[in-house]
Amino acid sequence: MDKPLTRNIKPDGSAASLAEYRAGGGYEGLKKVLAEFAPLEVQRQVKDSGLRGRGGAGFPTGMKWSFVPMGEDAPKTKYLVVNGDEMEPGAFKDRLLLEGDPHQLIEGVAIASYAIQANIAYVFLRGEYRLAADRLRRAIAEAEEHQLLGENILGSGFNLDLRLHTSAGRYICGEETALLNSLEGKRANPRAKPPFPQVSGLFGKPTIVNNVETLCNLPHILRNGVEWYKGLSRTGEPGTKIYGVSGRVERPGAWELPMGTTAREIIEEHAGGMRDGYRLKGYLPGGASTDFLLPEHLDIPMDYGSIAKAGSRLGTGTLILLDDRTCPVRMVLNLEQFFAQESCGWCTPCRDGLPWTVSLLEGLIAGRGRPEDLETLERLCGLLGPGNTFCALAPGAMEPLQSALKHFRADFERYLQPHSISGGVHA
Ligand code: L3W
Repeated sequence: MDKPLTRNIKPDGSAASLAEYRAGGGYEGLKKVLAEFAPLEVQRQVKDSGLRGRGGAGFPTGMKWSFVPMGEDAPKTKYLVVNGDEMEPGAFKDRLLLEGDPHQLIEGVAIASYAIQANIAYVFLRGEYRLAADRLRRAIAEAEEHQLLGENILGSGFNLDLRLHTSAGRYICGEETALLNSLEGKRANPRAKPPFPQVSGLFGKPTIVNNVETLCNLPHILRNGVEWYKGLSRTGEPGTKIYGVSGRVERPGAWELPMGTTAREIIEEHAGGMRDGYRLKGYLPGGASTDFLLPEHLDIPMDYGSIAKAGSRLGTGTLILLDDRTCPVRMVLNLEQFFAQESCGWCTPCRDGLPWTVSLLEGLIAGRGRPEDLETLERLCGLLGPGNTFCALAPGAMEPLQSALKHFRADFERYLQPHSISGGVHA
């Protein structure tokens, strides 16, 4: 099985050196791009490859790039920004790539920057990812020494200044426009879209924000071609995906697998199955801000289209499992507490609605719930849903709640019965 993105990731956790990265064909994609392809040709190939953003939304990467003004009249300053602010609960796939193979990301950044003709790029990195920051800093310096970054890269005349910025540490900084505000030194509030960053982003200039895993695909696509990339997948959606599992399984972790691998294979083969004494009750397929799926969905391919058809989203592709000994209401409360704390407070539905959601769930669990509270929670799912907020934080927060109310209704209703709080089922 071909695993291009993780082929250099070592079991001992050390980073691949520049020599190791180059020995496996590293920087060959960049060399080919700079020698053979015009920027628009790179954009065309990435569009043809069908690569979709791996940060959670799955927006087509080539299409995103195509909105950046190109040609003589285009602004001279443009930016490429790496979204490395991996703070989605349950997601830890980008850390693997950042720590294990920093040169792969640098090569991806250089290719993307060339494709949109940006001469300055930033890595916006989660503050807690200190090991990744150290390794990336070292790798950037190494790449500069070897003319893989900086002035006149590989003698091509293309220049790229790559800078590392570590986040001050809020979930909202991962939302692309809040990230740009933060990078500008402002409070990390999301901006209204449009204008999209591709047209007016960092300091008002055309800016592409791409996720770490997305960028790590580029060296391989450009080196090996679009048909090869499509052949990696098991479904009509191309490439591989780094899937992850957290929860009560034998071996929680992350694995690069063909796009479209089923959740059953991921959980049973790669994560070693459920631990003794636990049964799977449901799962969030792509991090905390996705809708619960059920064991009956286990054989659905984990790709964007199939998971959407099943009523959820592929998101980050990192599954969070709910087992039969964990109370879904308490699990959802835990997630809503996180989202309420991380709301930037910029828009009213999110600022006020998330703490209200938390207090209703806390009241329910404490035995103070009223039957109408479940309807209020359902109403909040609509009020905080898509279209009512500046960004996807609150709508994402409502996804596990709305699906839990649908799939695990009896668990919510049990808290409305007298003496329910001492019941042994609520782990
Ligand atoms: C031009 C249009 N560009 C969309 C671009 C947009 C952005 C990308 C995705 O949230 C999701 C969220 C979380 N013209 C465009 C356009 N674009 N329409 O496409 O945009 P969008 O609005 O679909 O999503 P988003 O606001 O970027 C991302 C979900 O991901 N998520 C969160 C993950 C968090 C992490 C993390 O911590 N690292 O991954 C998980 O599912 O809920 O739905 O670039 O500019 N008309």
